Amino acid sequence: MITAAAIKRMMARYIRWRGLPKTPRHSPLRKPTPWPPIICMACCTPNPTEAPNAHPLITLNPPIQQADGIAITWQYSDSEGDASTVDLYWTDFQWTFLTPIPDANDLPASAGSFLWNQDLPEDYASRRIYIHAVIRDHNSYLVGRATTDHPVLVLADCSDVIQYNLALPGDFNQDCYVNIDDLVHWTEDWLTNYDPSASGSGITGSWNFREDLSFAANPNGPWSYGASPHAAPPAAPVTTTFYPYNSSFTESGSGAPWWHYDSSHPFYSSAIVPCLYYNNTSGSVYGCPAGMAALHSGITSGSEAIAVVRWIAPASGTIQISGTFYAGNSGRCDYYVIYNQIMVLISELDTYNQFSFSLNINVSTGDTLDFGVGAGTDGGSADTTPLEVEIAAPTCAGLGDYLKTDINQDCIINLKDFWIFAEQYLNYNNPQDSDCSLMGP
Ligand SMILES: [Ca+2]
Ligand SMILES: [Ca+2]
Ligand SMILES: [Ca+2]
Ligand SMILES: [Ca+2]
Repeated sequence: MITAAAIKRMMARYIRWRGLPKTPRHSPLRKPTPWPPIICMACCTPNPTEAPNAHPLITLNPPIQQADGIAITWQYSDSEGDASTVDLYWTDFQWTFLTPIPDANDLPASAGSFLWNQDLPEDYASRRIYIHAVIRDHNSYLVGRATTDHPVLVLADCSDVIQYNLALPGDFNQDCYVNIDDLVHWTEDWLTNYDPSASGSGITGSWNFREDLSFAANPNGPWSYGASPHAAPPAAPVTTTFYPYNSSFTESGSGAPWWHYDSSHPFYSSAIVPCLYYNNTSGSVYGCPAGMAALHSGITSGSEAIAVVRWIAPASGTIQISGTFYAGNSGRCDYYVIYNQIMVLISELDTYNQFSFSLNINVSTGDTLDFGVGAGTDGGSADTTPLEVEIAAPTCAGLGDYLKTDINQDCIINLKDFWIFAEQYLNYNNPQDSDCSLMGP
């Protein structure tokens, strides 16, 4: 049994060891010295000048059954470019979970592939086996992980190869051979240039709703700010009636610049919604973070108004539109992108979640694009919705849809593609070919 005297002796030894003064006397005039806290010294003191090392990331391609085993391939990245290693496991998510694959530990991540040909499960061809990878850079405390989306693929013929997007880059006619037939196909596209910048489109430059925002003029270049009465049902709004805001002011509570209506306007409301404002403060303004611009729906004379930001095409051509309606405040809202005031390109109804969009469309000079926020089913309170919109002529990379013969995806068919094709020439990956190797020539 530990006695009070024993505890006192232990405390005295502790004090001598720490080199601290003995237990002070307690008195109303003398504040008791607290017991020294257990302080974790250098181990837990972060160095603010030292950036944390990020763990590497890995993605696995579908594992493929070959005649000599299972081909496992991957891509990886590490923010600091650290040399990384990969450990591989297999699982069927039922009876076996994360069993190490023989000789598949500490693999150089840069290798990008591993052929599993030892101790394969007897029934692996019919059993749905997934591959799991753990990647570490030996600097970060954390590891990256990934599991294949597909179980091991057993490719019976070329159609399976095509189905799983495993066609060789130079196999333009998708017959699982890279040969003279593909060369003929490639020459037909020789020097084709489909980069949007080469199309002579009248759309040049780019526009950003928040960066272009002005409280001095409305309209402001191609932008105008206002509201439209909501047409029922919410899924089919029209903005043919559009009232531009005619009053800008500094809101007394927040100090933020604001667009609304003067008191003579039928959409005027003492609640100053519908509106558009920019948060130029360092804190949140009604749910709009600092540095962002927000729309707020409104209820005017008992009916809903959609807060609208309108962009009018200054020229004809293809444009790429991208942006996000952010969650903002707590109210439910309807989000819209409306073309020429009647065609709803995008709608997300009665939500308080963030919603992003991206699309390409052709416009003619004078066409309108409206980005709108409606009130949702819970009325027009607490509907602040920060908005980001970017409009620009599409780039080659923004197309995301390339000709097969454009192997390097730079929107022109030229010698750069030919060199890649030449490296692929006479390769094949037809599973029905007895000499086929699906990992290479
Ligand atoms: Ca790293
Ligand atoms: Ca071919
Ligand atoms: Ca609402
Ligand atoms: Ca190219």
